[in-house]
Amino acid sequence: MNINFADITGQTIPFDAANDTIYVDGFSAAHLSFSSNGADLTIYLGGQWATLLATDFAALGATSFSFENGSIADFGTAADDVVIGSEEADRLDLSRGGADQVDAGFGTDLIVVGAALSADDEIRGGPSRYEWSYEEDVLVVSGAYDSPVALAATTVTGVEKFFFESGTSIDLALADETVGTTGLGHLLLDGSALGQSDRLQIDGSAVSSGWITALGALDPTSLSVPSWETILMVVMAKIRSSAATATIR
Ligand SMILES: [Ca+2]
Ligand SMILES: [Ca+2]
Repeated sequence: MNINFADITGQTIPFDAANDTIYVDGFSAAHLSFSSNGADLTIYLGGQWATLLATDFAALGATSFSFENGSIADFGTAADDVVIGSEEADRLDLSRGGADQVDAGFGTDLIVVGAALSADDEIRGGPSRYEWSYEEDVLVVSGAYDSPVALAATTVTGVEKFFFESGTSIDLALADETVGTTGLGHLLLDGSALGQSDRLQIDGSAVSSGWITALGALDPTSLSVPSWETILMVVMAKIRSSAATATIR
């Protein structure tokens, strides 16, 4: 059954994940977000919401949403997926695991890896549509990583921002290409949502191209930069490649 999102905003409705498709006009898939309430799932789009009764996030699939502008909401599988985004702002979810290949294409894409980021993923954020435009692709990381993640040259390219959700602990080593392939040669590591018990350790020692900015509450003892700079960097760090590691809480 096709369900028009505009007809169900502010409502709680029955939903059959195997057969129903929610049609959305006026938003892109990258604007989608979700929260689980017991057995139900609430979807959010541009300040509007609808709750799907007895629906598990894990039941959502590639046919769960259809966007008028052609953007794609893909939820992947636990297997090795090959995901091709549209020219619009897609929401491509790889958090179910596997060694996934993603081409997000044009648009400010949201690529959700959750706790499943691994060196054998190949995530390409894609270029901006026009030479003069800047389209910021975002990689969303969450959860506790048991072992360090060292990005290979091909793991993440053309992605301008990593967003670390509350509840994340990760020891992350960047490749030179992680930074050098971004739109402006600049990578933003946004740890501003991290809490006291969370931890983001960044190793940028392999990075010689571009700049990294890290947002969040830095552990000043972990930052190898001159002390006068450290003070400025409690909330924001510009890590030059020669100053390679930082820990954010
Ligand atoms: Ca997968
Ligand atoms: Ca796209």
